[in-house]
Amino acid sequence: MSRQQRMEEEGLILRPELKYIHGVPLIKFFAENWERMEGFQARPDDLLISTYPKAGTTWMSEILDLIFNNGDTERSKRDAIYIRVPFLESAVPGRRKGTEELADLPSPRIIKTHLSIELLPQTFWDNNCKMIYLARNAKDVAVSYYHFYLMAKVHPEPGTWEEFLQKYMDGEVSFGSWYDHVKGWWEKRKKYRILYLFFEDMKEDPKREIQKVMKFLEKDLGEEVLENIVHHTSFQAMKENTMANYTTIPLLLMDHSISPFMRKGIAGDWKNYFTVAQNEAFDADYTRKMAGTGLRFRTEL
Ligand code: PPS
Repeated sequence: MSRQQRMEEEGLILRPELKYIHGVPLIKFFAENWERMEGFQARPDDLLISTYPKAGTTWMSEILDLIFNNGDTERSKRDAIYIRVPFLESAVPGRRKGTEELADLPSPRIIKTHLSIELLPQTFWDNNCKMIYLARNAKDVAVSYYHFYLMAKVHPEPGTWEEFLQKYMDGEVSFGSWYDHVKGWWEKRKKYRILYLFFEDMKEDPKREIQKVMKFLEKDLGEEVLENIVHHTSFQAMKENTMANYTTIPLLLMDHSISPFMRKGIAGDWKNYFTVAQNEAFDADYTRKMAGTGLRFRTEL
């Protein structure tokens, strides 16, 4: 039986509606796995990479795996990124759950999550784990997320761009409101060991941002290794790297012919999608939702 047939038999229904957990909409299969998620045990030396979807998670994951392995690029090709850095809440019929992948990993583990602070299992706070939060401006995330909805059929149908943008502004997309997500983690960083970074800063000067990460992790690997990590994690290098570009995921789950996972990797692509009217409405709504926070994003470089 092919993998595709098996997944269909095991109940993989494409385009399922989102399901709510504590008021946050999630991919249906992830929500149905919630009990197991709540029982998850973090370890004190776990490193969490947390993001709202499409903020550059994979980029940071590759960087972190390299840092953990002293910049050894051959070792970073040992497995696909979603095995090296398991996705905590992932649960798709026919595939191993994030929690199962994590149980097999020796410490120290790097763990990916898209959960908002309210949904993150308490065990991470109890263990005072180090966390890196990577944020990306709301407009580019909307565009990237729309294309991801189109190609990854575990999401509901996105509808038209106009319809998707409205759902995104309303927080009616998987993992909920971008606004609440970035603000929640921004507040939380005041009390916990959270390094809060921005996609746009990484685009502007990846070396500088990777240095911040190394300092946070108390890892000094030297100039040559640092340069090598910058090179290995450039958009082009990662797009060509089958261990980083998600092309090893079955077509049924991610169809790169609709839109590649490694799509453009730039800041400011939103200008090719937002109409003038959409941009005005978005900005007005953004000002309301982000009022009172010191959090500032750049929407172009
Ligand atoms: S996911 O599915 O939420 O984990 O996706 P995530 O990895 O967070 O985000 C995918 C977007 O990040 C871009 N990307 C990169 N940009 C610059 N440099 C590198 N190395 C890189 N790797 C991934 C990827 O292209 C997606 O953005 P868009 O705008 O769609 O191109």
